[in-house]
Amino acid sequence: MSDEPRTVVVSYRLPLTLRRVGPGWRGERSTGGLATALGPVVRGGRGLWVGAAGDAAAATDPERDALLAQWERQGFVAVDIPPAIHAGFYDGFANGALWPLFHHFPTRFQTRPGDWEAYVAANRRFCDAVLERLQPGDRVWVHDYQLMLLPAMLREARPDLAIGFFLHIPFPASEVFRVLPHREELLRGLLAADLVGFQTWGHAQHFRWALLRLLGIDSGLDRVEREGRVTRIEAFPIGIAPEEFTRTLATPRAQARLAELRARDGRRLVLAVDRLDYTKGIPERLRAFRLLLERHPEWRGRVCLVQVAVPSRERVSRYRELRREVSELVGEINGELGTPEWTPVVYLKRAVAREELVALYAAADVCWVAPLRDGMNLVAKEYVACQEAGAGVLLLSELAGAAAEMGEALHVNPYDAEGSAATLVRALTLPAPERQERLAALRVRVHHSTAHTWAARFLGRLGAAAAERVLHGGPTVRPLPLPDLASAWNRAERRLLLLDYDGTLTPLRPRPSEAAPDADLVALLSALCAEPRNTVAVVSGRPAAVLDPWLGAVPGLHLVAEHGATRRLPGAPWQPLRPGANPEWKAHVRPLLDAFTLRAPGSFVEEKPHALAWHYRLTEPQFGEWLARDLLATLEGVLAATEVRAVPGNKVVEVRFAWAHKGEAARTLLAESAAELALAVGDDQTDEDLFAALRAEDWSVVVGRQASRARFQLPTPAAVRAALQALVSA
Ligand code: ADQ
Repeated sequence: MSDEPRTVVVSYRLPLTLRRVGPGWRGERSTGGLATALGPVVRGGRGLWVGAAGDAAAATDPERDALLAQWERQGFVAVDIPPAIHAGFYDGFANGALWPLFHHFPTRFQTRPGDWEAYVAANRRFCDAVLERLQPGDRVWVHDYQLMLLPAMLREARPDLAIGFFLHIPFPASEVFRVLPHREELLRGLLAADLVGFQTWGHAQHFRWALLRLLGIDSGLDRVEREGRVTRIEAFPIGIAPEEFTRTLATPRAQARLAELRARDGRRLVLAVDRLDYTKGIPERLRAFRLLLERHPEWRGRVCLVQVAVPSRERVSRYRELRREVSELVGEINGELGTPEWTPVVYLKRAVAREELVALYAAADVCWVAPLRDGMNLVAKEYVACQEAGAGVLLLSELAGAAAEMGEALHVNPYDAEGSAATLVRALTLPAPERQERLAALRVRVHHSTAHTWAARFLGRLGAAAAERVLHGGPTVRPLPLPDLASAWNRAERRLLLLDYDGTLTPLRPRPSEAAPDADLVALLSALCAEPRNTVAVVSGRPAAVLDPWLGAVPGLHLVAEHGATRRLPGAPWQPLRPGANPEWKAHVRPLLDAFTLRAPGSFVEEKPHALAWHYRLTEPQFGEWLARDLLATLEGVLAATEVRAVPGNKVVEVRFAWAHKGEAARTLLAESAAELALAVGDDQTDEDLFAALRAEDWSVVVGRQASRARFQLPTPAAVRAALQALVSA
């Protein structure tokens, strides 16, 4: 038996559908990649699958209840969403707002009053259904755009639960995403997961960009760290179960159909298979096909487009309009260009049986996958799997997630009718060796990255992400073991406290002037200083003119300003660390910083006696980072021959004397205080100098989760204050 934890899969639909048949009920099993990939994950008591089941009952119905109870024993838990909520949730917010926006159709986006509330209520129903059945050690895997609030709801109820989320559709560019009402709640909903997966790296980057622009949250390439928690961000391109297709293709029924299709009229067969959805680019493809026949009359009568389209979401009006548009277009093309012997477009407006589908895939000379935007697109992969013996050509929209993986397909821009028509001609005339070569490479990938490997990889990464959270509290640094510190603290006769100010004792504020200490902080520092065994120093990048009025009145407190350029012993005047240092360089650097300020609205220059600082916390984040890098590179050249350096900080570039750093100040204080125990706390790059100056047995604490040379970590300034308070009481 495996010791894998139980997995609770949550998706909008179960892989079983409940149908009302006459007076009774019947369950139908769905096939398809997701059901195949996740079936083994939940079967045999290894997990549960929670989702909506299909037709609702008008009133309590014992027969339906009995069937659902039987399903539950097999691991399938049906969530009933009352029709009043379902309309606003599914047809409304999920498919009327999220679906079009996430596929970059802001003009098709609509929300009605009440839709959002229904979305929240439906997510709550799923949450309750999961919580009711959760066992210790379970992990939860939430699927897709219908359930974006669920990770946060689950996290609130179960802070330690391992939660993964996978988005099957694309994540949009942040400019499009920001159109959405409640966008911040949706982002926070996802961030509560330990792992958020996307189909492509590009979608993951869009998500990171949205976090930055809408929540101001910076993220690393594969992780977000926030309030002491980590969310990993990764791409997991979904695959199919190719053996399902090849097995079906080998059945006598499919082979017979294939033989019939091949025995047709010698015309080339171009195949398109889609759900009838405006994201799939069906009208655009039909127009491109018409253009080809108009421009290249030599192909008339020699090629036939078979469009299979299964109607979906017919309760949403846009979908009914699309259905009409496609029918009209097919009628026009066939009416204008067809002949008694030849129908240019064969339109099958229905779901076709699996045997029919695989036979079509195997018989098609070209499969034309043309979505205007798509998370992945499984049709492209299914076609490749079924071209076992053939040498067909895949024509693939560059706007499908699949394009990122399937580089050997012929890529097309589905909005470009002329380009698409020309590429189709190329596909129809491609020499056999090239076709075989391209297809072989595609086949290797489709067989290598399957639905099974996808699920296994996701769950593996989820396990790792959750274990990291539980065991280490973070990727790099251990949480501060406060009881150990308190007992060491009590044992020591002389103790030195080195405290950074901004981001350590107070949260970072948009404007530096807003970070004045509150009465609690002054009281805390006073209490620490009142203990004769303590030497307490605030070691800050701030100038003396700011620290003095804020903290100068705390009896016994040492102040170090401008990262150590000047300092003040309790009750004494300020003293420069190196008397006589000449700050004339500021006259050359200031105009450069002013020029950068003009380029970045919201940024500003802070002038201190021994330093200059360019702050960009209020600028558009990505732009600010980009300018800061540019500024650092420029200053490196300008300052090369001087004793002045430009140093990156937290949303600030500091220009100061190379020797004026916190490490120098820390060493001086360590020597003077003769402390047996030193504790240093800080949050940004300049505090690393502070940590570096300590002895091996001293206590260094970084605030936040960033990589640091500190030995320990605390999540927030509030946690720092609580820890210091505990030392006062100890
Ligand atoms: P979908 O938007 O449904 O999925 P897609 O990936 O193309 O899109 O899957 C469609 C499935 O339906 C395929 O398995 C196909 O064989 C089947 N199908 C379509 N038309 C059919 C017909 N007429 N008869 C029978 N079968 C038909 C969402 C995202 C995708 C993502 C998947 C999986 O929108 O981008 O690839 O989830 O993550």
